[in-house]
Amino acid sequence: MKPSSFYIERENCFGAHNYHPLPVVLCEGNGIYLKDVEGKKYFDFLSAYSAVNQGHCHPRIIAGLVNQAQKLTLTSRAFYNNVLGEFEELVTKMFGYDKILPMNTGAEAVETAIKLCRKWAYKVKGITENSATIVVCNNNFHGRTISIVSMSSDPDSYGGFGPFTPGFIKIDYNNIAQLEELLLTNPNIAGFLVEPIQGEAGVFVPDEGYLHKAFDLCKNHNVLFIADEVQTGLGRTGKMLACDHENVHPDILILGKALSGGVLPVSGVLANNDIMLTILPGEHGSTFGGNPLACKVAIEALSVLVDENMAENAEIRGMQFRDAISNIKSEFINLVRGKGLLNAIVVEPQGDINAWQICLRLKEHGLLAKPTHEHIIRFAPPLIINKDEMDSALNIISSVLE
Ligand code: IF1
Repeated sequence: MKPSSFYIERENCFGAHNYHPLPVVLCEGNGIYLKDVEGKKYFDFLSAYSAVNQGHCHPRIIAGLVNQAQKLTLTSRAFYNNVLGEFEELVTKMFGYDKILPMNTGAEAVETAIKLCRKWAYKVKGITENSATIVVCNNNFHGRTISIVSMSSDPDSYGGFGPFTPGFIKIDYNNIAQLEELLLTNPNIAGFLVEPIQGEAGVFVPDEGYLHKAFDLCKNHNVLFIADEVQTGLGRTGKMLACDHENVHPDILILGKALSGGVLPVSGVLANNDIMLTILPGEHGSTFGGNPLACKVAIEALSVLVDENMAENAEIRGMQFRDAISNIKSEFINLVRGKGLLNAIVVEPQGDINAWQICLRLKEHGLLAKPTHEHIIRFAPPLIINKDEMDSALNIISSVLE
């Protein structure tokens, strides 16, 4: 192994500069741990933004990957394959929908949900062609494609990428009155796309009941409730879906990230037939969407989530985390918030010590986390972390913050 600097300089030389990574070069992952090229071991408290809920290189998921990789990896959807249907049946029954449209990245699944919503608006709701409008929330994050950044309120996401896709209206997150006002006055609203907890915005947990009230409003106005659970789903918030905390069953459910346990890109959109069948053969697709390798990995990733009770563990470990953090005496901590193992600390910068500086110190002490903004640090370990491991990680966090 060469020193970290070698790998960092090589990436800077040959790779686009579209990220500003923490200066650590990882080469091994196992469960909740990562190892860098100097052999140093870290707690992973980002989980690749909640794609590695099951822990790094989960043996069952890797076994599924390796086994399938030696048989058949890709056919395209021009033909059937023997694994796609098994995945489709497992995931639709697990979440209670008629069908799934399989894609690869979260953004592709969000784009697919937008297309489904518009098709449904024209073919079922009867909105005038090319007039369908989808309501989104300020400070949303749904991905990086042109249509998705067209919905964004963050100049870092949309700046310099115009012209933008029309057909989106932004309202404040966690604001029922604004949603109701819009649904009462605008006949072209086709859907409401919302993150049950806003991750990138800094782990904003809406008021208790917000999701249910929004869902009821959508129902009353024949508008589709579309939940982006790419980051909050699959056990992360202490339930299988963040919507489960309020018994909300979205009309369209978007999954990604941990759907593959962080092994390869797998995403999907779930809906019932009245919505899903508005897209006819040849009207949407993807070369890799639903490939047998991805499906085998996703079958194992979903199975271990359930078999190892990871959502339940996230609930308990999340309470342990927030209790411990709220008892740390530190002028850096403004507040801690989150649900399950999706948490964030709002940092009170002291002098030139901000969230980034704190993450650098956490790294030196063996824990990897990343700021989502100048003053917010997200903490999201894999959902398999046990009590003692959480205690050890909390000792690092408290010693750095104190
Ligand atoms: C980056 C953020 C998190 C997502 C939700 C869809 C997607 C994401 C709720 C798109 C992706 C990733 C993207 C990645 C970093 C990370 C991220 F900081 F960008 F915003 F998690 F908060 N819906 N989020 O969180 O899924 O196409 O990436 O598979 O772009 O830097 P994707």
